[in-house]
Amino acid sequence: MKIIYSPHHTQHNTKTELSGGELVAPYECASRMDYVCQALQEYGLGKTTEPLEFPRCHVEKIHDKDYLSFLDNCWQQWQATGMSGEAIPTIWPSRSMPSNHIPRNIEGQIGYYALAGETAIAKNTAQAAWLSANIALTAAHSLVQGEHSAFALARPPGHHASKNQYGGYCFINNAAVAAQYLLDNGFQRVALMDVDFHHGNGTQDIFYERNDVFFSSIHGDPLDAFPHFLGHADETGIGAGVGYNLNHPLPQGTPYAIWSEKLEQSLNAFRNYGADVLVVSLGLDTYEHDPISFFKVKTDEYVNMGTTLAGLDIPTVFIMEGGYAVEKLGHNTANVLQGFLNV
Ligand code: 5XA
Ligand code: ZN
Repeated sequence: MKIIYSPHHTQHNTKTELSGGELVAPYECASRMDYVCQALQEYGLGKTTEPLEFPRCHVEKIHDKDYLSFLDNCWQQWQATGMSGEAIPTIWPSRSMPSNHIPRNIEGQIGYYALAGETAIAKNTAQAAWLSANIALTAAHSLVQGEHSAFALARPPGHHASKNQYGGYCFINNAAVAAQYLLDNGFQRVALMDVDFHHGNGTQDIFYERNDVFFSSIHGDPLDAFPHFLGHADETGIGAGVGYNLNHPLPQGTPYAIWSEKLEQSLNAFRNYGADVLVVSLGLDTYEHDPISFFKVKTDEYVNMGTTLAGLDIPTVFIMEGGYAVEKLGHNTANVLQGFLNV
């Protein structure tokens, strides 16, 4: 399996996350990648390859230009106004202020483009987000070149980033960018399986009206879990996209035995759809001891997850998303890949 990685993800090195009413050290931290790299080596899963640099047009097919320009310039503008901390939102265009005017002021712009308040932007956050997208594109490109599987060990993650909003630690939707690249390069029907604990609201938003990407997600019920405002079972797509969005919200304490039934349902839907390529948003925060989630998947069970995904038997690209029990993150990730490869 091709594994694409760059040590330069450390450019995104924010110091603060708004969590539990405090500014804490971010759960989505650079050391996560060290644990994954170490486990990949221990498991003999292969050397990592540096990403290629792709033109920006691949990302511009997924995200609005004004949003990307905001992302590129946010930190500079924030600093120019004399702010001393990291850039975090403090006000939103809420239900009672539904204006479409984009503020000139950077605090207003941050509120306009942020969908959640925990995620800070600092120096080089944008550069790291673009690098992360290039990692996903390089992994997708290897499938176009004939590889059966690839792993984009990308950070920051992407699945909460919508066409024009960031949050939940995500800025550019790497899985969506990869899916679009696959469609632009010979594949016809993408199955996009999001196994992260959190609903992939951004990915759903991006493909909700389309029938060339079938999005499915298994996640904590949004009534109880982030992102709270999307991810219900009755969201099934609109227009041409009707029938190509399949959500499985699950309750607190869900064990792998129940979780995996939903995975089988999604894979069967992908089979009926005639998917010719699979993109997996690979979050490992379904783990029983993850600090911000509430499923009960055990380390050994991730092998089975990989084996089940391999059962679809189509070219597959894994894109790294969440997972915050950092010391176990490497083994949990490697177990999925090992299970996938050993079929
Ligand atoms: O998959 N998404 C995450 O792990 C981020 C959750 C952010 C919660 N504030
Ligand atoms: Zn997550």
